[in-house]
Amino acid sequence: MKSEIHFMERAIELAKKGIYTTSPNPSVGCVISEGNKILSESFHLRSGSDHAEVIALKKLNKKINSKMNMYVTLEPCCHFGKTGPCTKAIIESGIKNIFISVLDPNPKVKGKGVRELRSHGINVNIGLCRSLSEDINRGFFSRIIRKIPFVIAKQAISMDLKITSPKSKWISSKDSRKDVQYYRAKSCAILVSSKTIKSDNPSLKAKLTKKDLDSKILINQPIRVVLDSNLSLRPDKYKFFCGSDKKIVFNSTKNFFHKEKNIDFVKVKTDKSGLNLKEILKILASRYEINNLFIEPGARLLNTLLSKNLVDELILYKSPDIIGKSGLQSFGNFDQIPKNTNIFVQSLMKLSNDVRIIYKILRK
Ligand code: AOF
Ligand code: ZN
Repeated sequence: MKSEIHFMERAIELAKKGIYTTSPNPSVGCVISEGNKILSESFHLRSGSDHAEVIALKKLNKKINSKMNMYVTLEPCCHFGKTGPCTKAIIESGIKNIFISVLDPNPKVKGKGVRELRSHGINVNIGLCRSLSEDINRGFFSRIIRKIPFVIAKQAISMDLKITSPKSKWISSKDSRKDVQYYRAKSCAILVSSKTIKSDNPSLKAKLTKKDLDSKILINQPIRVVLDSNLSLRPDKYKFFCGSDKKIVFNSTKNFFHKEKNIDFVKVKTDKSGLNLKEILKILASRYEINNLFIEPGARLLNTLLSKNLVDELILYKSPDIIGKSGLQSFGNFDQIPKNTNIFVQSLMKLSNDVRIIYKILRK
């Protein structure tokens, strides 16, 4: 007999299929089983479209009986948002047993979904594979609970800790650069400093094809964000400002909406190290519903972020090259990093001749 964990793990696999498209909504998977068999399965694809549970019920082509179980990775919603409440659909379907991996922190749901199901005589089990389900939606949880996005910072760095080279535009290998595209695609926004825009003129798009994603689904392009304190960037000059996607320019001077280019200029306070980064994170979460923020910082911005303890994960792509004096140095000022910052190595991976190191940084 297949265990309950088996079905929840399948629901988690399904939820993962939504990670490039569901934001600002969480990614949710659902399975309906009877005995050893999966009768229906689904995942949430996009904000505004049916939730996972509703799709699984619509796809089920057998009459519901008391031996059937529903497995869902997030507590079913019980409110009217862009779609109707899943609890209503579940109750009306007649399903009697439901396994929920983790409660929805959304204040409109937050345990109310479970109470409603139980008040209609449904057996509810909570907590199966909880940490896996939390992990898929760590950005959504961060935005709702901490009111700031989950922050990943990445840097490509040489053996001698240089982030630029006089010989090449790139520090890291082609495979490492491809890997970065998946992080970009999973993020709701990508943030850089104006210095990066001036020196590299990046497009900051997620360059992935349908083949790369093994899917026909069009991914969401992340919002592009730049820190440009004194409004030094001319919008007609850089790729960053091209196209109709939303762009945000945080600055210390003005609030303004540039309609033709879809650019929000947002004024924030400054502190000793420049624009107030904590305030920027709060605005990105509250006004723009950014769950996952990907930062591609230079040396200075990374130092500031680390010294203010604003990074959840640091990803370094380390090449074995020795660049020497002419390259720009990263990690200039380690003594600014708070002494009680806890850093763990989460994973190591070889990509061509580079090593990708993911550090988990625990905030105080
Ligand atoms: C579920 N199943 O598959 C998802 C849920 O605007 P709406 O109607 O799409 O509602 C969005 C909220 O619903 C979202 O903030 C989160 O609390 C919950 N997401 N719930 O039962 C799902 N994606
Ligand atoms: Zn729902």
